[in-house]
Amino acid sequence: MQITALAGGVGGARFLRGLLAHLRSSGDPARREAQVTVISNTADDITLHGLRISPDLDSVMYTLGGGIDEDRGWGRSSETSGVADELAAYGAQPSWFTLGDKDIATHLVRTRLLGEGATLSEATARLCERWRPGVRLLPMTDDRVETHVDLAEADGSTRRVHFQEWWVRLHAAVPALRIEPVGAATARPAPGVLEALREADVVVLPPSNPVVSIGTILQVPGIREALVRTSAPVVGVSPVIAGAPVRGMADACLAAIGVPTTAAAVAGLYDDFLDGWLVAEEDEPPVRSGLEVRRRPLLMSSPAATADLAGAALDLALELDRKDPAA
Ligand code: FO1
Repeated sequence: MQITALAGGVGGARFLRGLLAHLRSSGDPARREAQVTVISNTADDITLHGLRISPDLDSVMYTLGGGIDEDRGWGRSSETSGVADELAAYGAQPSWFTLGDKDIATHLVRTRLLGEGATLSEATARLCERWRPGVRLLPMTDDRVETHVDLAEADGSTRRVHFQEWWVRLHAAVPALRIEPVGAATARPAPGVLEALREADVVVLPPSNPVVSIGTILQVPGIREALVRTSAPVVGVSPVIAGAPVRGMADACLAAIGVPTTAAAVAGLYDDFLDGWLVAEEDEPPVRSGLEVRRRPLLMSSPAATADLAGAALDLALELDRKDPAA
């Protein structure tokens, strides 16, 4: 069984860890031997202190590879900040994005490889040789795409900042007038991405940010079309529980595109390709013919709960597949 997932950072990585746990402990050999391909958002990427940083790729790689800082969901476990302290002593800017000593090694290896002409896919494959995440981890594109955000200034002008500045320094507390993945329109899907969507038996959308993570992946030309056309059932998990994002600030992102923070509204963003949607019991299910909705607890409160959630998403996908083999 070929499972393909579109994922952002923290929430997506946690869900994928649960999916792998569910698969590897399944009594069904088709699930136990399933191969998982992850298509990751890369528009959160940023160059700081001369290093190219890919937060969503790293969150998936570290989380599935056993090296993640469990509380933060990003960066390395048991981290130290010797280099960051030295950078601060030099007044090296920006200081609002914390780079841990171990994490810096990842950015050094990636930056060197890219500088030697490797693609982001090649650099990611090289880093995964160490972490062995148990999935094929693909960037959505090897081209440069960066999410930039337009902010309203007090004097009525607008200022454009990198997504990370809005997200980390401003905590998305300043309303975003516009969120734009710069470069997406001319980006090409990375090698293997379209095939992974076309040849999947199941496509899963973890509870990642629907605007700046999954929404951005969908803006790479060809990817949304591949999701519409794939014969695989596409099942997603609502990132909204009881009308609020579980982690992160998806509500600030949804507000920026004029979409309410509801499970139904998020499903609407995937309307042209979504076949199944898992919704929390506290939320109203979207009503759309052809969309199969299941209501269940969605909180990834423990590894077991996360594995059960991933199993429920897979169950729904396979149920849909059986119902409509022509799909
Ligand atoms: N998030 C923060 O809130 N503060 C940080 O200082 C920070 C540093 C950081 C370093 C490496 C990395 O891979 C991620 C980091 N993040 C930090 C998280 C990052 O902003 C998010 O993981 C994604 O970009 C949003 O999904």
